Amino acid sequence: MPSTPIHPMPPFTKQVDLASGIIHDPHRVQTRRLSDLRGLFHAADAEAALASDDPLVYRVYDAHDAPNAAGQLLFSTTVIEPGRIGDEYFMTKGHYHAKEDRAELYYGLQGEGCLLMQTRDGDVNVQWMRSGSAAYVPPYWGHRTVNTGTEPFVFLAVFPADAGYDYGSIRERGFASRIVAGEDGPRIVPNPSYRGG
Ligand code: S6P
Ligand code: ZN
Repeated sequence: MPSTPIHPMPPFTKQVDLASGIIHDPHRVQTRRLSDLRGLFHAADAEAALASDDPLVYRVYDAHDAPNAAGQLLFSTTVIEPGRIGDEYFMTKGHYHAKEDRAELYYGLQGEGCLLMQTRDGDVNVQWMRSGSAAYVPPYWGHRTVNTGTEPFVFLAVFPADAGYDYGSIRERGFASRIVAGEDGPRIVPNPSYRGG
């Protein structure tokens, strides 16, 4: 009879507040203000916004810490505030996974927004999300979320513990598309400062 490997991660349960996205007794809470997101939004618009205040853009509640091992899962909630810098909606930094073949599942809890994804070959995909939307990030797709609504956009993310983060590629090259406010709602437009790859 196979034995169960001894592992430091026992079974557990966390309470997730569906309305606020707050995870009780989290391992970590990360706060991203506009000043933490230099280079993300169009520079002139961001400088103008920073001159008046330093708004909260999003928070990430990491439920637990897990061994950085294949087979383990992590989960977190993200709460993106409603708002814009110029015509660009508040959004996350975005990343590829450091282990690029690791997938992820997003589940919408509150508000509305989208999951903007791209491959290094230049394919772009936008999945619109609201409460109840389960959106899949396949392996190799860089991903960013955008709050296109007027309330906080809240979602749960579940991902392999060894996925890791590659923020550098996005910081250096950007996303091929931007999600901006148009007269009739959000629009997907090319990013003129995208540097490919
Ligand atoms: C982790 C997952 C999310 C994001 C979070 C913030 O793989 O995709 O938990 O970390 O939405 O986004 P970012 O791009 O700042 O990590
Ligand atoms: Zn991810």
